[in-house]
Amino acid sequence: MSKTICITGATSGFGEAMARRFAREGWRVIITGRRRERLEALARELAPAQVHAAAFDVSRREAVDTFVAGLPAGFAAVDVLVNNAGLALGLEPAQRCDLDQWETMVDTNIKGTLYMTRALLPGMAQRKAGHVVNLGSIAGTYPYPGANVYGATKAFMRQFSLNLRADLHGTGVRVTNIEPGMAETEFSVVRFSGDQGRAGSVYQGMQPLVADDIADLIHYAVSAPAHVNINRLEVMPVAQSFGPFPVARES
Ligand code: NDP
Ligand code: 8X3
Repeated sequence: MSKTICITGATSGFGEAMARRFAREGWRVIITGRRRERLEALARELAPAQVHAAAFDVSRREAVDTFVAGLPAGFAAVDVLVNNAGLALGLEPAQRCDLDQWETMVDTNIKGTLYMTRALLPGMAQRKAGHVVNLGSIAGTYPYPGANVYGATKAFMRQFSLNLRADLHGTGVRVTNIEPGMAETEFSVVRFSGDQGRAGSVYQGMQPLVADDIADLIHYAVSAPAHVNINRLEVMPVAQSFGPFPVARES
């Protein structure tokens, strides 16, 4: 019997690549996001795979509850939840940031993950099987200028994933935090409010990760034998690495 995966943020980037990957492997796939027309187009593309599409905002708690309550019978027992929907907004230093943007990142990246996880976890624990995959980031471990709240939301994902493991001890439910570096998706277009030129320059002259790389990693983590829990997977493009700590000198 094929398994069911629920992917948030499947209208672009990692989520869309995961939907294609898992549908190709014969999974029942639940695709979600706010852009309904994109979900419908993806569902058409994936046919005859078994796909359920639902358009809603993960940061709205009642919308998440309505979505979960309305899952059709064939899709209701979710084996894998991927908390992928998320975004970075802006790259300004904290003292100049837009507080609304900070709130949107917290609401989407953190609260969206909480609402989805809390809604689907009881079924997994009851069935004594399941897997929660969270999308963290290298920005959750390593600081960089302008990552302020975005990086902090991803640090939340890392610790939340580990703490979930502690709570789920003995249930057989697995938890994995995926922590990518630079990957070319719509991520930077969103971060820079639709400025394609600025977004493109982020990846200019280097080879970033692509969405299929992340879909492959998640497929690997989910397909590991049932007794294996991959806690964290940190991955970067070879072209991205680390620099020295900057020092502000007086002269
Ligand atoms: P994209 O912008 O391409 O995709 C983001 C997805 O999230 C879209 O499908 C979007 O759908 C969905 N989304 C955003 N806000 C909401 C919301 N409020 N409710 C429901 N869905 C929402 O970015 P990526 O694929 O790159 O990002 C996916 C995840 O990976 C994010 O959590 C991101 O932080 C993380 N990540 C990305 C990296 C990168 O370099 N690209 C690196 C490390 C982590 P819609 O707009 O239709 O709602
Ligand atoms: C996105 C990766 O390096 O742009 O989470 O912050 S990075």
